[in-house]
Amino acid sequence: MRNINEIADAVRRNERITTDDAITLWHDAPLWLLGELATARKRKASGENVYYNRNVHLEPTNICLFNCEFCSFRRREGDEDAWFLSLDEIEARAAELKGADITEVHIVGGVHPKHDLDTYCAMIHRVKRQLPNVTVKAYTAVEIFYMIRREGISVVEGLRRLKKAGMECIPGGGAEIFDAELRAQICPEKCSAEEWLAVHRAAHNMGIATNCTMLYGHIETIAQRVDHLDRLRKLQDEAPGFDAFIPLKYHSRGNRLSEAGECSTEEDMRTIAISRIFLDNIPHIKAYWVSYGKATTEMALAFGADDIDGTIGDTTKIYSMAGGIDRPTMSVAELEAMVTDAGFRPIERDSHYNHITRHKVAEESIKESIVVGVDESITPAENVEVEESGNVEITTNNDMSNPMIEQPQPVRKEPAKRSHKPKSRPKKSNKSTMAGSMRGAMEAIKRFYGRFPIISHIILIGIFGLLLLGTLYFGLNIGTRHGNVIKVPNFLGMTIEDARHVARNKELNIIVRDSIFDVNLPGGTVVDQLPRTSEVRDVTVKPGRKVYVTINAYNRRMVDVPYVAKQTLRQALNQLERSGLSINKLVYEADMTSTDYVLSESIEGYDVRPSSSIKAAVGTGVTLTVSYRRDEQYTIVPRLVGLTLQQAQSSLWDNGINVGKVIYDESVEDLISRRTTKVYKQSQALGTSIRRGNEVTLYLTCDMELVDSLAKAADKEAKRYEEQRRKELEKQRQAEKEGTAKSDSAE
Ligand code: V47
Repeated sequence: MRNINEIADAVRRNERITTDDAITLWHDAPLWLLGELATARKRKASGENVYYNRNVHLEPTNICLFNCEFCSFRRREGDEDAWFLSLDEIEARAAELKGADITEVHIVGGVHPKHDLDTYCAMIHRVKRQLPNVTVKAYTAVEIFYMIRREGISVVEGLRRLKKAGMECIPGGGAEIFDAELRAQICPEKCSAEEWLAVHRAAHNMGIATNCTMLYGHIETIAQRVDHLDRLRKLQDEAPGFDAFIPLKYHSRGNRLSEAGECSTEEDMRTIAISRIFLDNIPHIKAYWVSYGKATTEMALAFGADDIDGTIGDTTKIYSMAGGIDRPTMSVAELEAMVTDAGFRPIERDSHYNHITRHKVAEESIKESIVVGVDESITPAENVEVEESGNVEITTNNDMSNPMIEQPQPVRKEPAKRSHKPKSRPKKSNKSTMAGSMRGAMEAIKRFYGRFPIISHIILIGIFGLLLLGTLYFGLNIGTRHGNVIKVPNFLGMTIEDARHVARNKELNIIVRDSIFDVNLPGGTVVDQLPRTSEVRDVTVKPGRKVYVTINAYNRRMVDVPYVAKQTLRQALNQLERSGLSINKLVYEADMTSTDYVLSESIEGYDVRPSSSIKAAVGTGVTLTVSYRRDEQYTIVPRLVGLTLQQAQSSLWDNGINVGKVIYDESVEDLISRRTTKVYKQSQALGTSIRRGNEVTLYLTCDMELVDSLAKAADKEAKRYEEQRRKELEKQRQAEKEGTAKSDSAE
């Protein structure tokens, strides 16, 4: 197994990383390193570009045959808030979009028992009838698999019919997590991973581009995420055709996985960055703003994302029904500002990542240019009208010059949209006098050219050269602010006011992203920052970039103390953690029937009851009285080496163990550096059997090399322990079998 430094060097050499490497990065890589590596990979794939499009979603129904654990969108036929759009209603919606200037309609919805392949084709046909120039991106592989199986035809035949109806590309939904065991838990009725991949393989082989997704942050493990990414990377190697990968953050409101809670923004950044690093053959990584919200999407651009999806125009409910943004809509100006604020170049794209350039040509300047254009016989400039949004020109996407990434589809060059409508003749005005003097000037130039042709050519070449040099100089400087980089200062430990002052002098922007409360630190102290310069590595950025900081709050936030008794210890811990509370102590009490069931709860001496409404400062510890059966008095110490204090505490509580002393070594100089420590030693070794409710002491350090080497030893120990456990269980099973056989023969 390679260590972090070896993996980072391999990424810098542009080499592929293994699944083991990805797992190591996920567990151990500092966030700044992931940002650095992912951004380098992003730059190789798409330079400074970040893409968006003008799109809408069409969700024909939320009635679905399948009943996935994570879904908040699905309704049953007859439910009060179920909807179903007929073909006429779908066409009417498309007709309403006629003037909306969109380039893509993304159709996805519930798998409705009344819908067969013909209905799905008819939906596309109706949309295209109203919006012939718009690309239809339609149906997840789950829907496609359902419709072709119902029809009894092959995947290729099904795709051929959808393509004929006008489907141009396939969105990435329905992938969830490929692992069969987890799939059986969270979406047992959906098509299998193999079936999902088979639909996309067939599409790629037919030249249909597709996207792919991963639903993360619920109950999946890191190993299952990496396995998911690996299957996508393998398919892309075998049959290229994925345009973009979209990590979809699980949202917890109103579905049956809510207990799992939602993952942190840090986990989002890790997921985006590792996807970018691992999926070296998929050109685009999309941070779907509808799921992440504006601030996190902007942050994702510093972790390898190069697409933020589109304008949406309040047309999707999948995320708002799960607790995401309500009525999601974003103007082009807002999308572009998000990208430029993050220091990148916004590019409008079509559904195949061809660049769209819109020339905002003012009516007046057309008239003028035609007047200046000497040949008066073609002057009826008044007959030309530019569309409201200007001309649209689609150019090929030069990102694909990257040899690392093969463009699966031939890039299409689409005709420019332009409408020619009659227009009233403009009034004569002082414009005509201006045109007259321009004509005079042109005449004079012509005369000079006639008399001194060689000098005229030299002057023209000179002017042209100067213009070219000027454009290159300003273009490079404005576009990339080339050579102008700033070392990000270390703001940790400064007050937010001082940090802002230092940042202003360096042309950086400080954004307060989060706050914590640590009684030992003064309010307003910067306790974390992103990107972060460390002792081992300087981080440089361009002027104007944002630095996201976490500060210590001035006042301790008060939160409601939830009633968590009468449920399992794990459920109670999850609920407390989500409320911002922690554990003071686990007190174990013998019980006849259950182990790790919370019997009662108290905080600062007060009993918490279902009806009590107690508030406590964030971070306060709750005391839980928990049951144990006499035959389950003992629990096993987990592996803690390599974890942060918070992770180690959670792991101990989860296993019914109390946190004992927390001891910092001499590398931890101050309160701020405590926040970057990891466990290098635990008082009881992993695998030790101890009484429930006993304590384990934790030893923490800032010395990551020490942590790395001890974590490796701990890994070996964990493997040895697992092997031993496996053998013991095997022996036990064998003994039980023999026991049963004996009693059978005795009978
Ligand atoms: O397949 C469902 C996910 C997907 C929840 O291809 C949830 O460009 C989070 O695939 N929390 C549908 N996610 C959306 C989708 C998509 C979105 C944007 C762009 C593209 C693209 C594709 O939404 C589903 C599922 O994985 N989902 N419920 C939830 N509670």
